[in-house]
Amino acid sequence: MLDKSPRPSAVNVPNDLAAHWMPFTANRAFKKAPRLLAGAKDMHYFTVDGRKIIDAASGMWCTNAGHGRSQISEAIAKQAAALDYAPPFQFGIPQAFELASRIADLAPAGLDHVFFCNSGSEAADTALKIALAYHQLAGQGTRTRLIGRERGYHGVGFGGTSVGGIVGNRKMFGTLLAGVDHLPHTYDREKQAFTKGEPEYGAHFADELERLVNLHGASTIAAVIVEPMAGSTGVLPAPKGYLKRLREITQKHGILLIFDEVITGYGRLGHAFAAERYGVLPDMITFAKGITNGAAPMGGVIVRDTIHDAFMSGPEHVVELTHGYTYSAHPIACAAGLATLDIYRDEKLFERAGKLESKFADAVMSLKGLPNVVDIRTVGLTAGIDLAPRPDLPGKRGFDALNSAFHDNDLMLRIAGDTLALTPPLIVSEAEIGEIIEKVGKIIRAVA
Ligand code: PXG
Repeated sequence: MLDKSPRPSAVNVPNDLAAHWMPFTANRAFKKAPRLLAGAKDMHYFTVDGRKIIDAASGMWCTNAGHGRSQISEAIAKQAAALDYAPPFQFGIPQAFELASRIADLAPAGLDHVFFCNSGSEAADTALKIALAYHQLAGQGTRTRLIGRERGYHGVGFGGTSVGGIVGNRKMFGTLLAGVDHLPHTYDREKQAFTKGEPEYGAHFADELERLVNLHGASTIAAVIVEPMAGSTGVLPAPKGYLKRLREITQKHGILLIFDEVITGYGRLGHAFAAERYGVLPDMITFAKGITNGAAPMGGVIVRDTIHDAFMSGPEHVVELTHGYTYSAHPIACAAGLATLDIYRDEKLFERAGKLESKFADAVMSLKGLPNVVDIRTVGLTAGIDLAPRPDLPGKRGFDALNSAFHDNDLMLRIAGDTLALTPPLIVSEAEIGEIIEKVGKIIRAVA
């Protein structure tokens, strides 16, 4: 049923919210006090009641170029009119090849091939499957174990859930994949609190991989998957030297290393990919979100030439990798991706994020000392602010902050339990950073 009130409304506001079972949402609380969005432009969302809300979350780590970019929406419209859908198995569209080449150009040398899917979850599962298949082709079919990390997030497929390390995302879903193990997470508040950028302490957490190798045997381990910066769990930047050490150990034991760059890809840490920031060459990089600026669903895996080439043998009429999605390299997503990469290039947004990093970090750190702030972490244009939980109600202070932000302070932020995550579009101005931090300060006081 739609609102039939005589007052003209900018958009149709539903008055029955029951049918839509919302993802990763406290449905009952939402439906009592909905946070409904109707539009967006540049740094702002517009609510259905016409309020302008500053976006400190890039939607959900997606809109690195800001909202409502006409270059992207026009490319989408043009593509939809010219070719709405094309089968991606056994047929192709020029835009998919062009986009793959441009992504490979942005990636570190050696990561030369791109497999498209539609989300970060599919990208993680795709990368894990490629790792397993690669070892089989290489005559090392005993390598079936997958290693993730505590507090890691790799989406919600069974593969990604299995290697993921956020207990709330795992515990409802049974035994998950067999033969999975986890590295420890890299966070130690006592040693790392209030660090700007990569903490000095913690490279040794990578050595735990040696322990897992000793436990299981290198010949049983296919791949390690980690986020260069653990985002969903509440922004945990990699300790200095950690990723390099992980690369050394994986290489030594013939284990593939996958960087999940769904969040860190496309400029978030001041580079096209975090692999570049850390000078580490993984075997695969997964991406999603920022590739289309959020304007169309797309994800993918960038694969080392050696891995890709291992598949290119056998009779030429035979499918080399029995994997893919109906909407892999969808024309609309490809068009959105190409237009998005043009904007990133023309506006030098990755460099912009790098240049703003220290000002952003200083601004967020100014919140130290406010009530309940027990840690602040920053890296690139991202920050996590840990608030002490309310006694006996973990997550409630964070949830109150989300509501205070949206309803009372015209701000959108992300929460992970009692951690507030700030990750604004890379077009954010210094004045807007100031505005965001002022609002976050008010919110922290409001939920004290
Ligand atoms: N890998 C990583 C590192 C992610 O951050 C995914 C995979 C899954 O992507 P899809 O497209 O399947 O959702 C993600 C998603 C948050 C938040 O609030 C983060 C994500 C999703 C939802 C919320 O931090 N990241």
